Amino acid sequence: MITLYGHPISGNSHRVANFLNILGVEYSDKVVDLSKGEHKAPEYLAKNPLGQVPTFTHDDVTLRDSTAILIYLARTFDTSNSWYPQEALVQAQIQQWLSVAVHEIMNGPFVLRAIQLFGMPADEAAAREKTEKLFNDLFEPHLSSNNWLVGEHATIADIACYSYIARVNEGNFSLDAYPSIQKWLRAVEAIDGFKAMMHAN
Ligand SMILES: N[C@@H](CCC(=O)N[C@@H](CS)C(=O)NCC(=O)O)C(=O)O
Repeated sequence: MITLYGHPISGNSHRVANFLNILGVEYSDKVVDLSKGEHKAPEYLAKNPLGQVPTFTHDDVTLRDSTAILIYLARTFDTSNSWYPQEALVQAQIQQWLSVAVHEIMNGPFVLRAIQLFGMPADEAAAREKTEKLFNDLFEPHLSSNNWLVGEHATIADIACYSYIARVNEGNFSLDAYPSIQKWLRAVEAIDGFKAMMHAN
């Protein structure tokens, strides 16, 4: 039995929900109400001492961290072996993007959105600059000559990076200047089983 403890407007939770849907894996969805502090309650902290969403359980396995969960799901349920292929170089290339998902995307697009949605106390100009640098230096050039982040088909790198970039408009950041990023977002949305992330507004 699989349970995803998450929140509908959390991009970290969305990555996992989206991939579960794409893989066609049945799971039960438990909303952790962040506004009520449910993620800091002792029973939740027993599952995830960091007090964050998502947390994932599969029988007696408990995992935190969205990108770690994507690896587990790919290894456990992807019979095509295409979402996280076994070759060392491909795994390293995927890891480069998983790191971007939890660092640069969090420091840029995530922060811009959190400032607008939750009044997160952060430097908006700095987050905007980081987002522009990330898109100008990495995503747009890469995606102008590649359809996917790694190789010739979708991998967990695309799933990990998608959610916060797709909702960067909620951080008052326009993707108009980034046609290749937009084309890639549409390609991810066309994957069989794709689950959209709830709009915050
Ligand atoms: N590295 C973690 C980050 C998870 C994370 O930051 N989750 C946010 C919601 S999107 C959260 O739970 N924030 C509440 C808190 O940190 O107190 C992952 O990828 O799952």
